[in-house]
Amino acid sequence: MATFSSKIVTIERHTLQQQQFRPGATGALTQLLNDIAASAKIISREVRRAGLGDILGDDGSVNASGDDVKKLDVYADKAIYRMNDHTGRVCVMASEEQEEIIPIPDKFASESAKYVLMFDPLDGSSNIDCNASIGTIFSIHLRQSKGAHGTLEDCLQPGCKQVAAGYVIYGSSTVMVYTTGYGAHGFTLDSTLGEFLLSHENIKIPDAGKIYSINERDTHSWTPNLQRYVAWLKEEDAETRRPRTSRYIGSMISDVHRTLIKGGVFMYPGTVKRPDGKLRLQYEVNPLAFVVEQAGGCAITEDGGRVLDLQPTELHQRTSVFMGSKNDVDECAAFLDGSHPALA
Ligand code: P6P
Repeated sequence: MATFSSKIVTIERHTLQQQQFRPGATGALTQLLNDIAASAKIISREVRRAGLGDILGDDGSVNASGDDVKKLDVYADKAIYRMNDHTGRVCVMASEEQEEIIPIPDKFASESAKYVLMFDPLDGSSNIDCNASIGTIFSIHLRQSKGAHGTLEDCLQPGCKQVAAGYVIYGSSTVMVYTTGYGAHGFTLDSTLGEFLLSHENIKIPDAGKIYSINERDTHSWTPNLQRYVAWLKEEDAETRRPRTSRYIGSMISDVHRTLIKGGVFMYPGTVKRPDGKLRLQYEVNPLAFVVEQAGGCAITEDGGRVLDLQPTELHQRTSVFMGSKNDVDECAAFLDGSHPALA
């Protein structure tokens, strides 16, 4: 007789269990992750009723990235700030929506606050009004500074120093994926309970996929090797899994989540207009690269370097990125550096 073995694990219990892998842990990171999960529930509720609450559309302002700010962007940004500004766990925050680092109010600031929280409160917000999936991305570092307030330098650490990272995708269901360096784990929100329940334990990205994801609008401004790679993907050759399928939602969170689950490669290269690409290193690419690597995948920049090894110099700096299944990223890297046999 089949044994029914799907255990019910809440994200609160899971983060507590993961704490045992961190000797000397005080529980602050566990509580910070649960604070982020709580923020996600608040944001998810608003996203789910966006069409009804007259919350659609622009609020008329422009953010640090130069993007039109949607009302939901502002709502999500404030929800994460208000959840974390008073807990004594976070010494400084940074957000795509705010030009400068976000200090903790003096009355809550403390030198015992251990963590730095950076986030894109609502990635893909240009898709809000057409009901495409959007998401929240977060990155957590240990502070390096002393004193009550965290500093800009605390927010300019390389991705390999992240102690935790993850994202929440507000799609057909709300799913939160996080890692603390011990695998990548996904939780689906049961909104009737208000609980994130374990649904994707220890995610492993397929070693090779059939999907490539890139905005082909920019084909003319890619490097010749990248143009050749994408053209090669479209050729017929069963032995090398070609032609591959093209999928591009235009919401990084959705394109990367699909890549994580189904395999393949997500690419946002440099272009003539933006030589470093469009995506932000500190609170978009680094956290997703951490998750993808923890799931057994890879994340590189156009020069072939590991994303997580980049040393940031500016808070909102951009980077090119090629991330996904190891075989696909290795294949892409061979085209980018000109060594692939198909270029001979
Ligand atoms: P493009 C959404 O605006 C976003 O920041 C990412 O979520 C997404 O991957 C990218 O921009 C899409 O950019 O140039 O293809 O429209």
